Amino acid sequence: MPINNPKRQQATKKILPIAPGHRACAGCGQMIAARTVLENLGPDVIIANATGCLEVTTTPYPESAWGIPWMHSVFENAAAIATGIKAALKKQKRDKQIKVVAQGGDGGTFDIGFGLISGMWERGDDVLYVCYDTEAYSNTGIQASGATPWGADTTTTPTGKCIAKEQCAIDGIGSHQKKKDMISIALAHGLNYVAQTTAGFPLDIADKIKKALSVPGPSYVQILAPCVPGWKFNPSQTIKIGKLAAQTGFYPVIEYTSGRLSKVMKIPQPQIKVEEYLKMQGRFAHLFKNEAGRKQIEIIQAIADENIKKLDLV
Ligand SMILES: Cc1ncc(C[n+]2csc(CCOP(=O)(O)OP(=O)(O)O)c2C)c(N)n1
Ligand code: SF4
Ligand SMILES: [Mg+2]
Repeated sequence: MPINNPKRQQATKKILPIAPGHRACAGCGQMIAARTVLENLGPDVIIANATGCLEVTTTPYPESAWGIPWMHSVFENAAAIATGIKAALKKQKRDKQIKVVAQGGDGGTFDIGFGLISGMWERGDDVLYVCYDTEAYSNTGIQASGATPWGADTTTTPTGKCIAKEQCAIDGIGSHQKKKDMISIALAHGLNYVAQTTAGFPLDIADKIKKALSVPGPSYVQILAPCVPGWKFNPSQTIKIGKLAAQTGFYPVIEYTSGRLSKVMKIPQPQIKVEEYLKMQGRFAHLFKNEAGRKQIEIIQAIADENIKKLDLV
């Protein structure tokens, strides 16, 4: 029986934009973020959704958790579909009333869908793009993406085994790549509104979605979405981890309006070290085991410190 079935809607007297009963993991940060986004998009919206956990867990055929016009796309082309929807609405002279949103995971955004997102931004299409950043390809078993941070253990950046001593320093650290800076890439496209936040701050997500919708042309909102099996944490800790990501300066909550840094969420003082964030997650557990790992924590702290300085977070 469809989750958003008419009988249920009649009973609740309310069509939810995204209904409960989907198959996402308990404590999924992406679901917390998506629900907040949906609640703040308001009526008259059409969504194009790249495949990934958000799509797969909400649409097990023949069911759907979506109570609004929502379109499946393949992994890479949510942005192109959104452009098409907008063009069709324009032809019907309904593009001013109906908002178009494209959304996808970090894999669909930072990597495989990036070319089509870049094209949409280049054309200046009036579409809000929302990226739910789980820092990995969660739906297919936690492979590393361009959004995976330094030192994280994923199935394609495994911590490895220390076979020879000289290898331990490198094989034992997880990802050897720094996270791709999608915020700067979006800004380089001249977007009017670009923002980053985390699932730890639903009210901030609400604020950013409303602002993104209020500016003309394309806008981009990226939301860190803690993933329970991918990051290996207790499902009760999603919000705390989402908050710590920002409060340590590692994943700052920021927004840019017309290319300028217009708002930052200041971090608490005394400064919370990244260790507090890392130690809650099994994907970083290997960094606490030996000296080589400790050195990686210093590298991660340096990334946070650089953010704090550059973005004036204190
Ligand atoms: C062209 C293509 N390659 C691979 C896949 C398989 N696939 C489906 S979802 C997914 C991972 C999605 O990762 P992300 O975009 O980060 O979303 P998440 O699941 O983490 O929310 C992959 C690799 C696909 N559907 N299409
Ligand atoms: S694997 Fe991660 S992103 Fe996917 S539903 Fe579970 S918690 Fe959410
Ligand atoms: Mg992901």
